[in-house]
Amino acid sequence: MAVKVYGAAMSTATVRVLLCLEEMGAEYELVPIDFSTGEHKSPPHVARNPFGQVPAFEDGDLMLFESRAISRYVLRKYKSSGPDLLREGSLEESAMVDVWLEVEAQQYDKAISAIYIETVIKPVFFGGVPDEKVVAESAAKLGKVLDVYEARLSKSKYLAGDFLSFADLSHIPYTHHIVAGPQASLFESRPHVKAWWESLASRPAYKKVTTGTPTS
Ligand code: GS8
Repeated sequence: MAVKVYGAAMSTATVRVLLCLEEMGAEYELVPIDFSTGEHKSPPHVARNPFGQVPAFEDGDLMLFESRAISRYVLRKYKSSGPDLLREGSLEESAMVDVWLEVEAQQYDKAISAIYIETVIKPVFFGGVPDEKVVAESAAKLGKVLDVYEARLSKSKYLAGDFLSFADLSHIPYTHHIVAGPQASLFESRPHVKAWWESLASRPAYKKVTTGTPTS
């Protein structure tokens, strides 16, 4: 039986899970959760994700939430059918994957998600206007994070080393939107970051999952 992802195309956390499923060539069903009717806060969905958020994931009797945890499960479950994105055969390499996944979750996500909310979610889904002060502050914060990435990527092709890993893929959902918007220069002005992004964006899984996702 195919695994199920309960989510939404505009949800970056849902996209993270879908990317992993596509990379591994897994069969899955995306069950749409309709935010406009508040379905994410309905009792059946809160039973899947107690925070009333997407994504939620079902594999038989196993229910999971939190996109990075779901993604790791997917990469382990289908490990024989796709690229080795967790590097669990090497203590050192898997530790580097963990380091850069933490950086993505704790540094990158915090800066870039605020830009996404202001420049994509507010205008596209709520007809609102971005708060330019929040955008400017978050862009400055993201620039500092990307300076660290530029230095790192001048030494290795990908974040955890000279191999693609889940740490790289986990950056795709937000970056996809921001490189298409007014903050694209944050990426274009840093040559190693730019080359890294181009390499991620050329992956078939990226193209498949992000086709049709609205950008700013
Ligand atoms: C974040 C989930 C989340 O914020 C994860 O799964 O990685 N740390 C969690 N989901 C948003 C949609 S953006 O992907 C959501 O469901 N928001 C609705 C709400 O909070 O009410």
